[in-house]
Amino acid sequence: MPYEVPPLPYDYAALEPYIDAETMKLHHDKHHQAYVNNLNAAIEKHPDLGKHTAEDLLRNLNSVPEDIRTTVRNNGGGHANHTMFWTIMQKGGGGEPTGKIAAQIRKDFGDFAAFTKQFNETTAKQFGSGWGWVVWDNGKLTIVTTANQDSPLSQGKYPILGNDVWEHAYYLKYQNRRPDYLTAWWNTVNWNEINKRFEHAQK
Ligand code: MN3
Repeated sequence: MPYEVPPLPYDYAALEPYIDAETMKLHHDKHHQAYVNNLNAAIEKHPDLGKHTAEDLLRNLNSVPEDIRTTVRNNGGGHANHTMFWTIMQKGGGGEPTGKIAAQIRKDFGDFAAFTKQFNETTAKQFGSGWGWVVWDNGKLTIVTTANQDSPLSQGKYPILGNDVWEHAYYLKYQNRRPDYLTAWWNTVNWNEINKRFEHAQK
């Protein structure tokens, strides 16, 4: 099988109390696995595509054969988005940003509080399932949302960080209180990893 769910880089309870262990277990072991299973099943029809990363498929969705394009968009997106998501969180994460991303946030948003406020407000308003993103777009950090599992990569934008606002990401602990989840989530972020993504985006 060309695509696999990467192991979580910490245990299920590592992000407590902000994200509960049960949510992490279902989210990683069931939801992410389902995207990978669906992606692998689609690629069986065009095995040559399996040599590409999910990110590359999403960057070039129009080159993906039409009979599997929607499946790749949804499930390749689900795979790439979640693979990023696990790595940009850590036990004992959060706090003020560090490194080069801290300077870029000050440049583009003024300060960290203004940045998180804009991210949380924008992402809270995403109707239905989707993601909130900070993307690198034309030399600037920009906050956007996408529906479903759509990746900013398909719009030529590199995702520096993203938060999952499908109900499966937060409903067990936060029920309908998406804004509370969004606020709490910043206590999990891994600024070292986000800085690595920022460096990669600039290449
Ligand atoms: Mn999810």
